[in-house]
Amino acid sequence: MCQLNNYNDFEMQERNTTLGEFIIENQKAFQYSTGELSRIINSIRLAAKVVNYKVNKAGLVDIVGAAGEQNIQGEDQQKLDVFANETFIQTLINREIVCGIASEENDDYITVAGADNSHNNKYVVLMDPLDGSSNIDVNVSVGTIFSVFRRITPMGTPVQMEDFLQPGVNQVAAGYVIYGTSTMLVYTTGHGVNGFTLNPAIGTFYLSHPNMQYKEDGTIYSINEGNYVHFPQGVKDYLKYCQKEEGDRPYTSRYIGSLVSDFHRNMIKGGIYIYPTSSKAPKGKLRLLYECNPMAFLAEQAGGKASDGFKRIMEIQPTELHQRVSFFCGSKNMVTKAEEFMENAEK
Ligand code: P6P
Repeated sequence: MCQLNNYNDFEMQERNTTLGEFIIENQKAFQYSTGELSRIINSIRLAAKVVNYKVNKAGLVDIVGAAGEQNIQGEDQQKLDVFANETFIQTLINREIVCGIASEENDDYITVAGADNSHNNKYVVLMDPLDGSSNIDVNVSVGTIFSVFRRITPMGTPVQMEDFLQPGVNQVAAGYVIYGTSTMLVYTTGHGVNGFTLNPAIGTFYLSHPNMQYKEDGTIYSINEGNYVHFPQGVKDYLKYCQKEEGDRPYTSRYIGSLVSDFHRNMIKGGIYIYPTSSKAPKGKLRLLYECNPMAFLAEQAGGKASDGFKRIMEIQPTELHQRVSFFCGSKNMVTKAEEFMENAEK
């Protein structure tokens, strides 16, 4: 007879590892395990809970809608964008763990001297504090994306632009928070990808998705087909391949318009997300440093793949803080197939 474990949800969660326990248990596996990297993750955990509270109240209090200003991208700043940006920045500064912060919402990076003005903290954090924020007032999931590097300029000196302009292969941690039907923190420190779900009743993240892995193949493609006429020929050819009646095709098109949500679903179900260059966006739309690099790190750690259609995202040498790049990311075989179409169209 099967043993019926009639635990309730809370009791079940009690048996799952909390994020705090996971960090302590894996401390030794963190690169340069001095505990500072753990403190960055803990800082993001706190800020995520604060932003989650506001995001989930957005419909009830006057925090939905544009803040009346524009960010460097020329996008209307939503009030929640501003709140999320300030929350993550302040939490990181208060924890005395970073020497610099770059954000989609800030034109330039922020130098963090530390309480003793020593510039002795060794990490920089780059982030998109609330990606997909145009979805906020229509109640669609949004997310925070973050990327962590060890500084490369001398300790004890103010952080420099080259500390931020590092190729993605140098990341020591990356992840996202998805504020959806449930709020999750998903991150990697280079030892696989793990997902933690927030129990809002007690404000604790529990390990709900250990060792997340992309399927090598999938049947979902995520792209804004409204831009079809502007796409490169290789993308058009790949889309026609996806839509052809053959084998496991036609695939299913699923596009939320929120990178974190589309990425999260594709990592669980198998799929590919594409935001290519186009005649409307000659360099692409997504930003290399705080959207594509962290998602590429996660994808590769989960057995997936991320490129600009031709070369590995994480090997691109950045030249500007807010530079844009074409982005193909997801199940390894799907990204490889899309790259074949891109390559053939170039011949
Ligand atoms: P479009 C949100 O602004 C974002 O950066 C991603 O989260 C999302 O996938 C994409 O842009 C949506 O862009 O042009 O399809 O509306």
